[in-house]
Amino acid sequence: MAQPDWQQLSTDVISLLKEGRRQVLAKMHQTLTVDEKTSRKDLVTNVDKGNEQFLIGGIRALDPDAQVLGEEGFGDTVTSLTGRVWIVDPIDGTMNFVKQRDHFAMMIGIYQDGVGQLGFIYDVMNDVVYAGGPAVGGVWANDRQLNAPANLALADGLMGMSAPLALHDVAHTQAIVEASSGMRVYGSAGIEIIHVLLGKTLGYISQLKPWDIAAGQILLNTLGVRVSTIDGQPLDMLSSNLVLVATEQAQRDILRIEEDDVSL
Ligand code: 2AM
Ligand code: CA
Ligand code: CA
Ligand code: CA
Repeated sequence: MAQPDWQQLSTDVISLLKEGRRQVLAKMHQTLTVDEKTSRKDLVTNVDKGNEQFLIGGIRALDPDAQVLGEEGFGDTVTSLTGRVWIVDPIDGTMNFVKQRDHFAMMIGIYQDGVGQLGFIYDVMNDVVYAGGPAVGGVWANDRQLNAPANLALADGLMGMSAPLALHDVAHTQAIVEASSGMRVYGSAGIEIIHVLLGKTLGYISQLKPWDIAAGQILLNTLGVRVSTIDGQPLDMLSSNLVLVATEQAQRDILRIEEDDVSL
């Protein structure tokens, strides 16, 4: 597939995600197999693994020559962003999935030669797919096209945050929270990004792997929200980044807080 029919591809990916959701819901109330990855706070379940295998199988059928990067390792070993690269997070917010059976997402981002083209974040329990990107010229929440969120200053809105960063005051997160209207912690990068897309929070800061931010970066940029490292640089989509998501104004306010500290 040299140049895909992006609109058709988007429709096909949404169908794939909906079938993935049916399987996840069917398995969700059976006994989960839960394993620790790097620590007791970093979990993976049989549902994460099964859904990644299912989604990657569907992606292979849709786009046989593409590379696929999956969090749980069922894709390819991706070392370059040349060509088309699909980045998959089968369950984002595994801790929420295990403890709450709620507030988790499935995410897929499609990059072409390093440029984000289509992103998908599926809020599974609310059954809302956030889909879009440059390839289709907008972002939709199911059938409703989203407007760009208001370009709020940091002082005028809520800031999403990963708990460990704020608890340990990494990269001045406590000063950033103090300067905002308040902090919110949802425990899933995908759910955090949905709040930013809807203008319910004005940003989000977290240490993230490519699959945590691949889809979100595409959707956010399409609505004019900035995605960078905490010091304002572009993300490296092949490694972990300390990610700053923010409205244009809030990004400027946050970068000023970072720069004002000479100890950085
Ligand atoms: P995951 O559930 O797909 O692993 C939790 O704060 C958010 O950060 C989730 O989106 C989670 O994605 C992500 N995350 C990234 N690295 C993590 C880690 N080492 N442990 C727990 N969550 C992590
Ligand atoms: Ca994980
Ligand atoms: Ca994730
Ligand atoms: Ca995951």
